Amino acid sequence: MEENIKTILATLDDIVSKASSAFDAVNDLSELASLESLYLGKKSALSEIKKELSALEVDSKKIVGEKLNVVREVLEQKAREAKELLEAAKLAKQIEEDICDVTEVDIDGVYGHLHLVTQIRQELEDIFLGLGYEIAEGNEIESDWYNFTALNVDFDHPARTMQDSFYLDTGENGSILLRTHTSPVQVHLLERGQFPIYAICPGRVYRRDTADPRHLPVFHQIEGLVVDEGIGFADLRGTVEVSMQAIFGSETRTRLRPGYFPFTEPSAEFDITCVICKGEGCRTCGGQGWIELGGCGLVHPNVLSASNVDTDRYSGFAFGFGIDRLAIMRHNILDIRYLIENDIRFLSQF
Ligand code: FA5
Repeated sequence: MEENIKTILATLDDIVSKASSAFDAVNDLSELASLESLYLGKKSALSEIKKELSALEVDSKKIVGEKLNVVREVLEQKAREAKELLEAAKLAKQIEEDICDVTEVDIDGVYGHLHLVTQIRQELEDIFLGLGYEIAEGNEIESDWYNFTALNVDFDHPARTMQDSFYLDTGENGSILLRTHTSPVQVHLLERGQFPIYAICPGRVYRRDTADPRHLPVFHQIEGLVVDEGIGFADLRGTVEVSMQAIFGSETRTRLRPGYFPFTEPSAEFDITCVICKGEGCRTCGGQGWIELGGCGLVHPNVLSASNVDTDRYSGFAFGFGIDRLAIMRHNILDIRYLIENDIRFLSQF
């Protein structure tokens, strides 16, 4: 072998050894970039040797060319490994730095607390648990069947239109939506086929309502459903009275007015005496002495039949009202939107 070929091969071995140690010892990504340029870049010793290939004999060219390729592959592999290690170390450091100890006590002694709507939801749950009810879980995403059809809501009912409900783009046009009320849970409970049913379901609901002092597009309702033998309107009347007195105070009176809901028959709106004037008449209640809270009625036989309930044996009542509305009434809050603005000056009052 020519002497100068031996020298070139020795130089290449030397490059591998020096570069390997350098890649093994590299400390950060910018240093790695410099090393890549030094050992693999256009002005590197490897590139210089490649340029000299053309001046060599054919046999020598083959020997040096093959060696050059092997050296380049080894160095590129070294660079890749170094990069993976450095990136993993960088990520681990970042995770370490980002750790937030949520149990850390605020040094000023300022603690957060449950939102007013959550507090009232829990109060309601306690009241109904005390009356022997179970708390049912509902789904926020519902099918048209549970939200409307099984609840005896006609196909041309305005609530079914795109203007009133949020439909999901699932490919099945107009069949999957964000529930517009908590009443679909009635259907799930009936389908379960276990009687008697004494259940409430609190949860979020969605409507295409523009936010104003009394409306939110996302708000909370609580649904109540009782199905047992011999349930009548008097049971509904008593339950509304007892539960409203528990939440608003024993001096509170309730009244039912005729109303219409497709899923109850007869249906009623229920009012409580105004929390501000206690029934005397004031600005809050528009001089009426009463404020409207929700809807109720005896479960429509069509709703029971749609879930294969034996209507000769079982009857029931249902009610539903807005928790956010209840919150603003009980605390005389002028605008329901304060509940969602996250202003600590407002929230800390409750
Ligand atoms: C219903 O949603 C019926 N599902 C209630 C029901 C259940 C009736 C069981 C009979 C039997 P309605 O659309 O009226 O009914 O809403 C009930 C309550 O939700 C209202 O009285 C009000 O307190 C509250 N509510 C309605 N829309 C909004 C809104 N955009 N923002 C805040 N609260 C609202």
